[in-house]
Amino acid sequence: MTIITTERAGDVLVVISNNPPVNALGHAVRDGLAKAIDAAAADPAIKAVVIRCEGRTFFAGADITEFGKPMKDPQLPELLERIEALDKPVVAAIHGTALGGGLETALACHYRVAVPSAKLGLPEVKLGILPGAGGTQRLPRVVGAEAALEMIVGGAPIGAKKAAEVGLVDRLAAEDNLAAEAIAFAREVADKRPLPRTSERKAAAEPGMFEAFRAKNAKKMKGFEAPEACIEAIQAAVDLPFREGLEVERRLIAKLIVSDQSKAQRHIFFAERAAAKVDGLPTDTPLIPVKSVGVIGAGTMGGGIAMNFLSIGVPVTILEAEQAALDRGVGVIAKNYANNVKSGRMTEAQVEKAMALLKPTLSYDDLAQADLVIEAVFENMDVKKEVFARLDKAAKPGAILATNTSYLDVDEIASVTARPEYVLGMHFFSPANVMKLLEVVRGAKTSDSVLATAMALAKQIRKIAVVAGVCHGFIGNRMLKPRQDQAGQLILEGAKPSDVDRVFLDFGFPMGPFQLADLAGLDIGWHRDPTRRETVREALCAEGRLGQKSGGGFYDYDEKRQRTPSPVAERIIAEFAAAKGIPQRQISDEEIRERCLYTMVNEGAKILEEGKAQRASDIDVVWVYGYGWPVYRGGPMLWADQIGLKTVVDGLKRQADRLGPDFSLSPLLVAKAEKGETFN
Ligand code: T1G
Repeated sequence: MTIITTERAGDVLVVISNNPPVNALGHAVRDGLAKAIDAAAADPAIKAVVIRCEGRTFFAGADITEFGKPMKDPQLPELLERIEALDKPVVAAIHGTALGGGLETALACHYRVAVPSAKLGLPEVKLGILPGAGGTQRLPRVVGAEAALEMIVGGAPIGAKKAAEVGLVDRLAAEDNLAAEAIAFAREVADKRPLPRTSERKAAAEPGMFEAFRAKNAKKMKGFEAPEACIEAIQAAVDLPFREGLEVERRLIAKLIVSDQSKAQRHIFFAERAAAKVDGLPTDTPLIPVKSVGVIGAGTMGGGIAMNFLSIGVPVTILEAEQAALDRGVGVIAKNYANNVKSGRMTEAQVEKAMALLKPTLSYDDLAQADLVIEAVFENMDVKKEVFARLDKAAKPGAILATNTSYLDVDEIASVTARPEYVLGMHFFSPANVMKLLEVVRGAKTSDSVLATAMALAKQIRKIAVVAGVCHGFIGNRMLKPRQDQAGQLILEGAKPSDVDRVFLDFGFPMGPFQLADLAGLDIGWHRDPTRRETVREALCAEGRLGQKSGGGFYDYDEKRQRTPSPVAERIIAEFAAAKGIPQRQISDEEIRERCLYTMVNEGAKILEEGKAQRASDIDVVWVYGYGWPVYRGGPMLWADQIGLKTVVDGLKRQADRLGPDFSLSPLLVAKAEKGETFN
């Protein structure tokens, strides 16, 4: 199939790219564009050029699959200079998402025409790089350095209407008439001179703007390499002539593109998409239509789960056992929606529409028409089995019955129903209306259609779904356990909670395990008997130290919930350790990292050995999107690949006598380490 074709529209040459799925600017596209531009230059009958794309979108960027391989000429920066240098107007006709190299191509054109639904952005920072085809130099010259900083360092696209307001788009075209209107526009400007070349403009900037931007975004940029490089490149666009600025850009991207961070972030980009694919599931597996959903349990999880469906226009019947709990749950949903309006994420009208689709009830009978019912009740097997036994009788034949359990055996839950093939796990992460990750737990008898339907639904509610097998804690929580066990053991041996948390914060996690425990509350699952002190948490709870909510837990908190290490908590922990006869010692950060993070990798290897995850990259997706693993370290399995599996095995062997009697090395991890292999 010819990827780049040309058509004549009178004295306008129309250059068309047809490179599904997203018209990525791979070599064939670049080569075809270069030939078309040369043809336009050589033909005196051509007065103007339009570049447009077939399919879902204008160029969505360089072809990321080419990264890491020798780039064939013409390379994008050179091609774009040839487009800009043409002595005839070149008009970019934009629809879909003009991203990365796509927007850079549009910026090298003399004019840009777009449909209102189009989006324009430079998201390279999300791949750990920066716009490397002149974007850091041209965009500031069009929209000013301040707007360019937001777009390039933030990486979020803007809509075509906003782009027209800031001068990035010259003309908005009708949604269904882009090609014709772009050609008409090209004719309008065919004889207009001088040609507007973005590289010849000046990038406007306010004094002190870069420092202010760094200060405002310090927290978000912490640990990442690419954002700072983006700022440096945009500063060059303000301070230097275009050509010198291009050199700065080239130097910066050359360094970033070979960095571990960029490899990690590109890994997650593809891993997220791979996770949506279920090995062995025929692509034509019939989906079960889901026109209405039931949710059992109107607590934090149930309410958040309901919001996901209400927000995409799917009616939800939410069931509770008592009116007070039901009213409270509906109130929390309304409050969360009100917050969305306050933050501008939703409009009043959207919220009204969503709430109108919510039907609170106390009766299972009202679930009889739901195509999918998701249970989100107390995390106890007996309670869940009772709910599923009732639900199986109340739900219509063919309805999917999903449990939101975080740990429990989905097959055991399915066993109390007459329809195990319609039962699976849909493990949402709190807050369920915000967190992107969804673990889809496939039961032994879950049918292909039910699994495929859950995966398709995940995409509709904008979740990143990962298929997990039935085991205690599935993928994420199963790996969380060794980490929490080691963290809990380390503070009994002499490490302070703040020492352990610091290692996690330095690694790039948003929080350490003890900060997290204080935030969630130490009294979750506490038996409330202060005389029973079998764990450190029980000892802290017994002294009224329930975490942030009580002003103290592992840390002390001021009225602004700012934490400080707590001598009281440290005394309670020391007394607890002394009572158990555990000797105290100095513990290094390296030991904390090895015991907490290497044991997670080891558990991930066991999950793969047992077939409870489809692929190592799925485990990485779970941890990046569900638990705050820093995306620039690519997830636990990629991180292990990058530091070397032998390093992980040697570290675990070094710590062996401290990892407890239940610890065992994963044979898969050991075998791969010995062969010098990687997980990804
Ligand atoms: N290169 C190669 N493949 C890509 C791709 C790209 N840029 N973008 C998407 N794909 C594949 C993707 O892997 C999937 O493949 C399919 O297309 C559909 O994607 C020089 C250096 C455009 C918003 O960062 O954000 O330009 O799984 O499932 O949800 O300065 O794809 O079907 O086999 O995501 O509708 C900058 C990345 C590159 C944009 C569409 N550009 N892409 O979302 O579909 S670096 C980006 C996206 C660059 C220059 C620099 C999204 C999308 P498969 P999808 P979608």
